[in-house]
Amino acid sequence: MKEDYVRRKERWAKKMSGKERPARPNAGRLPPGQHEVSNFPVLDLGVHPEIPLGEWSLKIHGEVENPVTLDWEQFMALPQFRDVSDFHCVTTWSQFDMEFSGVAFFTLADLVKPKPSATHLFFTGYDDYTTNTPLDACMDDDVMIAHAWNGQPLPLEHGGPARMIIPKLYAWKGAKFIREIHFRDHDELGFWEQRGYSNSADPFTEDRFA
Ligand SMILES: Nc1nc2c(c(=O)[nH]1)N[C@H]1C(S)=C(S)[C@@H](COP(=O)(O)O)O[C@H]1N2
Ligand SMILES: [Mo]
Repeated sequence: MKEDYVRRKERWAKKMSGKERPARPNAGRLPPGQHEVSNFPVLDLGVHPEIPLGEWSLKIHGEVENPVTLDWEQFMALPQFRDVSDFHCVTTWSQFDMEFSGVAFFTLADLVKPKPSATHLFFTGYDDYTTNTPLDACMDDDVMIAHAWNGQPLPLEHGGPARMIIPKLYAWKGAKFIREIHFRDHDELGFWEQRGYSNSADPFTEDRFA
C-alpha cells in the first residue's frame, strides 16, 4: 500500500521533471465492451455553466490540515502538469492519447495535506453535478484538474474552465466545471452513483453498473 503510493508518486515526479513520457503501446488499451472514437463526444446533464475566470474559485476542504479556496490566478500559479491518457466513457466509447494540462492531484494534496482520517473524496461541479471516489483512486500519477486539452483552453462543453481527469476510472467520475473537492472520512454516493452506476467504475473489469 505504502510502497505502491511511493511508486505512483515517483512516476509523477519523473513526469513533472519532463524526463519521462512512457511509450503507450496500443495492445490491451481498449477495455472490454468499448470502441475507439476520435471526436471527443460531450456527455453531461445538458447544463454548461459559464463561469467568468474572475468569478471562478475552487474550494478544497474537509478532512485536511490546510483547507483552501483558490481563485483562478492562484490555481494557475501552482506547478503545471501535462500528461497523455486514455478516456473511457461508460456509454462504450474510448478515446486514446488525450493530452491534458493542468494541476496534478498530488500537487493539490500536498497543498491541503489530507488528515489520516481522509478516506474519500466528494466532487461538486458548477452545474451541481456530484461524484465520489476513494482518496486512493486520485493519489495516482495520471490524475489532475485539467484546464487545457491539446494545448487549448478546455472548451466549456468539456468542463471548462477546469475539470477532473481520472483516467483509470469511467469518465463520469471526472467532474466537469469543478467547484469543490471535499475530503471525507466516509463515502457518499454522487449523482450517477445514486442512480445505478457502479461506485468503483473500473473500465477494465466492465464495472459499469451497481
Ligand atoms: N459537472 C459535470 N461533470 C460531468 C458530467 C456532468 O454532467 N456534469 N458528466 C459526466 C459524464 S457521465 C461523462 S461521460 C463525462 C463526459 O465528459 P465529456 O463531455 O468531456 O466527454 O463527464 C462527466 N463529468
Ligand atoms: Mo457518462
